[in-house]
Amino acid sequence: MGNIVIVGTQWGDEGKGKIVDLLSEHADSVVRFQGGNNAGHTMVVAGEKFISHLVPSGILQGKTCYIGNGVVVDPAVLLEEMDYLAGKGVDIGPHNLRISEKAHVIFPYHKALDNAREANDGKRKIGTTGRGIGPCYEDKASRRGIRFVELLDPEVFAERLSVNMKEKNHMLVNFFDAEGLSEEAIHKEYTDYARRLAPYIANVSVELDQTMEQGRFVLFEGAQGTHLDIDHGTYPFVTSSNTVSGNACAGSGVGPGRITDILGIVKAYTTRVGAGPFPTELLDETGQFIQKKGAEFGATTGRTRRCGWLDMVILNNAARLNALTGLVITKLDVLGELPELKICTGYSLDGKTISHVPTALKELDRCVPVYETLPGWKEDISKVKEYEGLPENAKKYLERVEALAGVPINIISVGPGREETIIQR
Ligand code: 2SA
Ligand code: GDP
Ligand code: MG
Repeated sequence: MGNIVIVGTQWGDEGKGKIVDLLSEHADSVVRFQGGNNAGHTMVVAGEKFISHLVPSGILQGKTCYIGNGVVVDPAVLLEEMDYLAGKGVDIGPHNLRISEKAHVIFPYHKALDNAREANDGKRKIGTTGRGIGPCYEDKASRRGIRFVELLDPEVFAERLSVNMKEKNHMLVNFFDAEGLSEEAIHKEYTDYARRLAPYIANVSVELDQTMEQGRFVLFEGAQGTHLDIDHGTYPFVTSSNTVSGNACAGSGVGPGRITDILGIVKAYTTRVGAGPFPTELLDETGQFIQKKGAEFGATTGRTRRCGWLDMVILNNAARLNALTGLVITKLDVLGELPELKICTGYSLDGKTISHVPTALKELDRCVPVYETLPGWKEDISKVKEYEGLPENAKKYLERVEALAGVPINIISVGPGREETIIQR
């Protein structure tokens, strides 16, 4: 199979969890390389639904799961998730869950600052998940962060926490008019997390290298999507990490030469949760139909996701930024019953048709999608197992997407279940 990076091509929630779970059958290890518990990855196996926020989606297939250095980890959420999975009968322990000693730890002050900022920003708010992701990455970049390696050293931990708490409480109390937090309580709580997580902490880069040296395969599980990337997304309406395939390497401690393939997960339409530009958004009955039929709610916060037509400007941007070698089209079943389908092939900006995503938000806001219309299909396709069994109009839709993207479609997903999948090649 090779070492495959799996990334979202749109604004997240393309169905990465389902596809990582499916492909991990053929891998030995699965690694998360960015984001944190802002992610919500859904897997449906034998009718049972699992949502993971931090544990890689290979855990249900019994694979070794790694949380890479590029991930920000809330230990309380991780421990809760481990208990939740164990409670569902999933085998999980230090033998198959390894956490990078270099991964940064999310503290209560990160969550408090995330939420205080959002409350303070009014109309400009990003619509974050409130999980403290941005403030934790800020500390990483400003070299105030506490990694697991520091958390495990009582002396270093106490000293770093003390310095950080002075600064954070000052901001919370004096700038945001919010409540300050107790250093003593946090110290106690996190000392306990350190004790419980110690057996899981590892040098992930070295362990992944050993796996690959033995000719065994690793899957790299992206979170969020390309257009939420801190550099290449619709800044400032983005998350605080690089979500593109290039970061699979930096965020797990693996060199680029190890990567064999890069799969882009594409929802057959587009969704976005949180604020920010979304040129093909449908604010009409069709948008509501897709939202309802696709059950488009945030897997972490439960927020209603905004819905719209498939946007090839966005998809082609993702194909280039990630060097996609294959596409996976998900949720094709949701488009059934619509009389006609639209694909955005370009944007009209001030009278000119463009095929790139403008960087200036003012320009992106002025972009009007240029659509191509295709006929829809009425059949329920969720039981279809082979490409040939799809309705002619579904095939036409897929063929058009493939032609416009210039990247082959490898897998088509027609339902949330692991088995509701058509493998193309
Ligand atoms: P943050 O919390 O700082 O990362 O938020 C910044 C922006 O990134 C968006 N974001 C997401 N978008 C889609 N899916 C995500 N995961 C959850 C899911 C989201 C949920 O699986 O549904 O439950 O609401 C995710 N995580 C972050 C976020 O909406 C902001 O626009
Ligand atoms: P991720 O963040 O990319 O892993 O995606 P999420 O799990 O947040 O959201 C995708 C949602 O779509 C989940 O509820 C999945 O169970 C569901 N899903 C995935 N693939 C399909 C599909 O092909 N058809 C349908 N109807 N649902 C799907
Ligand atoms: Mg999600």
